[in-house]
Amino acid sequence: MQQRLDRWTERAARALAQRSSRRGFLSALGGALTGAALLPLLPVLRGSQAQAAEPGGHAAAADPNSCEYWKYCAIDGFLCGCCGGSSSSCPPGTQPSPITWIGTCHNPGDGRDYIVSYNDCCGKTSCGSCFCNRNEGERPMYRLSLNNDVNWCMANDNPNYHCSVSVILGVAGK
Ligand code: ABN
Repeated sequence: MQQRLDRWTERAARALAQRSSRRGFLSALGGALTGAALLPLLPVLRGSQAQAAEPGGHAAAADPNSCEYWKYCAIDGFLCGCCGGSSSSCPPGTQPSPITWIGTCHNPGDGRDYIVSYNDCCGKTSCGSCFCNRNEGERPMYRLSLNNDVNWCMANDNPNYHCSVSVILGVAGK
């Protein structure tokens, strides 16, 4: 039995050796090693990035004190939530500007687009916290109504700019 097994193994090894060369083996090994080394360079979305790109999967897009918050897509100013107010209400002692810059932002939470009014809160000097400058849809300064880099407190009794809020006016396209 032992001898038969030896003969069978020897024959199989010889047959394999006849069919393959050392050069072929080395080239296959080289190919496999090169492929393994290049694998990380393939354009694969990494786990953490995949989460960031996923609608609603990015925590900052749901945090009203983060500049990434979805409602701030066209804001330019200090976030009132960091200044004693909230994302949509002015801090005590300030008044909302009656004239505003309007933007349209996509809410990844429900997949809808919303019309958002960016009111400045006026009557106190600059808050200085959580500056956020996102300019989706902004146009050059020569069209004032299409540019968000404007102190909308200009028509208030006290034109000092303090911070900006974002107020949802409605669903876009309805
Ligand atoms: N709309 C915010 C703002 C205020 C003052 C100056 C520039 C921008």
